[in-house]
Amino acid sequence: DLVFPDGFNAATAFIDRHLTEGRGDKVAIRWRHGAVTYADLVAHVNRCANALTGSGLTRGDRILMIVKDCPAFFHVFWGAIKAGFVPVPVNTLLRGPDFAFMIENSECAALVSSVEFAAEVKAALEAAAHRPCTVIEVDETGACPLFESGPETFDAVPAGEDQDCFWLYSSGSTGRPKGAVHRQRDMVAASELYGRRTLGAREDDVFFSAAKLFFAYGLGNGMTFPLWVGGTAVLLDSRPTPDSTFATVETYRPTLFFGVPTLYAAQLQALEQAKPDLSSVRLCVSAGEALPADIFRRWKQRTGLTILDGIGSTEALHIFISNSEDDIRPGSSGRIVPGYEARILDEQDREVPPGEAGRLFIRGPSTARCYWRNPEKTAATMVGDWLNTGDTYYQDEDGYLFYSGRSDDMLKVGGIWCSPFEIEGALIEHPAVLEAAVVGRADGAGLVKPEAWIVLADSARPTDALREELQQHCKKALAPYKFPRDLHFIDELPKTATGKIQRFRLRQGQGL
Ligand code: 3SK
Repeated sequence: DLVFPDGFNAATAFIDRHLTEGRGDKVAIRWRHGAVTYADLVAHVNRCANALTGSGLTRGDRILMIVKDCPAFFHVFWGAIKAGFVPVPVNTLLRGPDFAFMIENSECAALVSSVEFAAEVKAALEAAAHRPCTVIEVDETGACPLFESGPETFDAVPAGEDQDCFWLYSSGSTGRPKGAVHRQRDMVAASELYGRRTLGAREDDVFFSAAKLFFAYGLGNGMTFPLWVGGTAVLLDSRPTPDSTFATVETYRPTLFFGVPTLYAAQLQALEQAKPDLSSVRLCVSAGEALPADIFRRWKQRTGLTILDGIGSTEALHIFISNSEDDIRPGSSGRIVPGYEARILDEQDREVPPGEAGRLFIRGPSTARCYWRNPEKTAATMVGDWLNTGDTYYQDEDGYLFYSGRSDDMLKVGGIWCSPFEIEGALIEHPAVLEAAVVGRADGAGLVKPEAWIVLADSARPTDALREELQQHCKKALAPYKFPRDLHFIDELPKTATGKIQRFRLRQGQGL
């Protein structure tokens, strides 16, 4: 039921609308360097659109953004879209060679970066075979020549709901990142179907996303959802730790908080000492990895707050399976978000019955059109209008969907599929365990057995007795064949910038 006018440009729906709706004086963004009203935001976006247009770019040109979470991210992203260019925000934690790959792969005409990343950006520009014609820096306070002067009005360039709008790079467990090409309608679809209708985001909400804007999850939580409902976004431009996130909540008093399971686990540990005032928050959200039921329960017990768990992807743009405030099944990702469809298929592409795990495909109005210049990966992932999520799921008789690991992380133990996530869930219920990751390891006979990598809670010591105790704990909590035959204690799990455990690195022994 989403309707788009001819020539639809997403900037009209997320930016321009606020002035005609009388929101000019309302604060759109708060961060440590001040507040930006909706009127300021529109003016900055328009200046940016004028400056980019004046710098000789051609319609459809890509603008690579290596920009921290600050108002300038909004100005450049929307200024580019409004002027008919394609912003490509990328993970700011990457290194020079990664940025060089993205400069070459996107053939970006412009590069905008925050000064904090100057050394890596310089190295990338020196190494890349392609050279963007415009290179612009945003300073520490978010100031940038693109929007410090110039006309404050700009008429959006007509586009169309199906036209390319922006890209996000998606990192698989192997291979180079792939540029997922999103259309003008995609942010509207995700913001309305998940943000407003499922999460229940409202105009009086103040949104704080610990997940950064360059990550599809953070882009929705921290920018498109607040703009869609006319709310206020709170930005944190430093690393989201328990201390920094609690301090941000106390200072800006958000009503919605968005985290990932790893952060909730670390916050729970910090709450044993700290007593932050979280009273402004009405609801918490988790995605990025399935939220173990134990974390859901402990968070509720400790803070009184509900965490809505969901699962999304860069390719789908945001969450497509979710719990909702009046319909929660701890340990489950929830139900399919209305407006999306799900199918769980076996190896012969037949739908599996309830209770049986298979590959999850979804269909919906926010999915990426293709991967940029990657027909092979596009064909494997965008199958007709269905998206192969790469996740293994099962659905119970009541329609709740349960994560069973990445399709390629599943283990077959004694001929039976076994979810690493289930074993991890059992391990972290033990008080000595802060985080756990499970992979398959072939034993002397070449048979795959579960192997666990464990980060201990501060209070625990890595002893053989503890190893034995954890194995006994798993044998009790799980079908006995699932207990981890090997257990390694480790200081930190290898993770992607967005907090996903890199099990492939543990399989390769790189966690050691
Ligand atoms: O990983 C997820 O669950 C997710 C959620 C929302 C948007 C993007 C992603 C990758």
